[in-house]
Amino acid sequence: MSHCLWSLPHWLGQKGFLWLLHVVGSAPPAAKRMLRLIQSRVMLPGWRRECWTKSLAKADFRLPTPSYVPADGSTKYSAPSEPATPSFVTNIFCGHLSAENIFPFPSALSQEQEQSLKAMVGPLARFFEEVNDAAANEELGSIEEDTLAGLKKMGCFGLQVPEQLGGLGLSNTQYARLVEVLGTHDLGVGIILGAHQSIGLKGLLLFGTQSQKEKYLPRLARGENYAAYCLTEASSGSNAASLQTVAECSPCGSFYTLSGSKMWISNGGTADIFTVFARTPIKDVTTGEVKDPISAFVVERGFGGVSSGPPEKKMGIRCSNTAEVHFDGVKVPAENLLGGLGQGFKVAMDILNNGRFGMASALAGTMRGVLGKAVQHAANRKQFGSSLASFGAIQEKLARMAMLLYVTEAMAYVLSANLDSKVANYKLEAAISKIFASEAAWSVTDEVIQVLGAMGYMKDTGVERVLRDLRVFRIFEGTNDILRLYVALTGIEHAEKELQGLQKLRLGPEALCKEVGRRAMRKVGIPTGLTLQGMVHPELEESAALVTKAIDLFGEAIETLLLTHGSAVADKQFHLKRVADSAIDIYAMTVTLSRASRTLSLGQPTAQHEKLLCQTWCREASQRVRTSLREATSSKGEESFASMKLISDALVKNGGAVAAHPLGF
Ligand code: MYA
Repeated sequence: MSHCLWSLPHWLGQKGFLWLLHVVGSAPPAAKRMLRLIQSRVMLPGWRRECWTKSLAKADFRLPTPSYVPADGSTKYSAPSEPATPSFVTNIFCGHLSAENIFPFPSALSQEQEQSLKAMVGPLARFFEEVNDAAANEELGSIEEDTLAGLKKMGCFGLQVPEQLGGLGLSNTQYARLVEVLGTHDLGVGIILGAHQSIGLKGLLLFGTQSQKEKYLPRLARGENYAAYCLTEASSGSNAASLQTVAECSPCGSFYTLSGSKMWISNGGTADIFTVFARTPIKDVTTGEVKDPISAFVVERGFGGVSSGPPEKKMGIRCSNTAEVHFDGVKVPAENLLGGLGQGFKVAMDILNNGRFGMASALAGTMRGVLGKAVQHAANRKQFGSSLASFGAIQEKLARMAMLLYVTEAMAYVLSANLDSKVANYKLEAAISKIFASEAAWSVTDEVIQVLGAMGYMKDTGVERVLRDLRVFRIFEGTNDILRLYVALTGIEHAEKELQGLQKLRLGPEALCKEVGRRAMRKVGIPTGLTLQGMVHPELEESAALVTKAIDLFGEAIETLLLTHGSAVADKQFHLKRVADSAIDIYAMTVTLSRASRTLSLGQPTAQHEKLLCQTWCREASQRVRTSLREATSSKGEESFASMKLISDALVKNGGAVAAHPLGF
């Protein structure tokens, strides 16, 4: 029997065998149980079981399991092998585990950088406590003069601009820690500085030529000029590649004529330097065919033909300026092309990818700030003879807030350290951090208001402003819905390529057999041997097992979706949302395990508390993964999705709610 099983791939061809696994996986539980028996005593003799296990242990999809050395702060973990892509999130779509950028909890700060950062954090926090007035800024619709002067003096407009160009030359981790302070005190000011640096001048930092940098960065770093990032247009929001602004090259090739309008541009009314994305028609001299790829340009307001609309009236971040920007026949010198002709979409996406880490740390700062208010209130306010903090309903809220903060901080600093150590592929991790942080901060702040009760609803408490400020973070820099699709589709595309490689027999016979064996085990729910042992602290091994199990389930679900829907899966947004939710939860569990492992290994005073945060988070998150994946791959899920589609179609057809009013009129 066991011999027959090993020969199956050769009889059926690999594609057929994968299909067989898929069919078995979708079979009733009784059939699955029978397959599980293959590895059990009844059908698989002991020696064969041993062979199977040994062969799995040798297979290259397993991480080596370096022995865990409790910490003296030096070598706690050893480095695992090199995966095809370094991205943890991308790899889980194939059911692979590559956690070397997450374990041990990365820090890319040199001692010197740590010292200078410590010297900056305290004064910046004090400045925001003593000088800046967030409520006054909101009322004013801009930053108060003394705050602005102070920010410029501290170098806050050029945090990452190289020192030789007048900036502070900070690393991503240092930047993240400082914007955390902004996030704690004033998100509106954070947006002005963030739109200026995280995206406005980021194109110059990432893609600028030396002369572009020398021309623009010093004045931007001094805060003499604000920068803005101009991508969005009236008919081009989430679908960024559909933009219509045009930049036509002059016959002499020395300048481009830029025309078009951009919408909802942060700093749009106050900036003097713009990173603008526009179509650049190019005629192929041999075929005569005209193409219009997107290119990026650095545009000065002073070029003429640049105008801005009035400041938008917004729900939150009111001290920041948001406005339309119009370009009317602006003559842009050819040397202001940024990143090469036709490279604009890549430039736009890379800027966004690279800026997202700041959002996670800023919002962690916001959460830390408001959480303190809820805790103090819960501890001091008495009702029914006891403090609020003694009631389970409040305890659950506080615990959830603490977990969300803990995970967000872990994500933010894993990501910034990964950027600093030049990890090649971090875009899915960056998108997840943005999604997670913006939703966590919203949920925490909303619950803080709930704990504070009526007091939380009052303006003077200062939390309602934070909630209003936060709302846009789930919308801008890529809506969370679009980013979820982006995460799911990019990951699935990666898995599809691997599956195609398998089907085209790109693997050698031995590797193929192992791969098929792994899939067979995964299909019937036998752990495939993924392990975080040796990387997580021993006290967290149970939680780590939940992560590896979740990765097995996830890899299996992705393959099922691919085999069931083929390339049509790209249009299955009900499914893709659940795939993205699972990826987010798995990444969140993993960074949390890393953070808590480090604290435990260092024996820090908060270690047992962090262990609790981590274990509780992993328990709940792993359950959510199971639920999401079940919905994405089961017929019950399909029924729900079909019903939701019908409900939505009816609403759209009716132009609003369809159900009759309960009173009948
Ligand atoms: S700025 C405006 C934000 N707008 C958006 O984010 C637009 C969202 N849309 C998109 O991102 C794209 O259109 C999507 C792709 C993702 C939907 N990284 O065929 P495709 C490659 C690298 O999938 P589409 C704002 O709000 C892809 O691999 N590459 O494209 C400011 C492919 O390459 P290839 C990527 O279906 C607010 C090619 O592109 C990425 O058209 C102010 C085409 O791909 C990517 N991400 O759409 C905020 N995506 O051809 C202030 C795609 O080689 C900041 N590709 O296979 C504040 C900061 C906070 C700090 C402080 C606060 C206190």
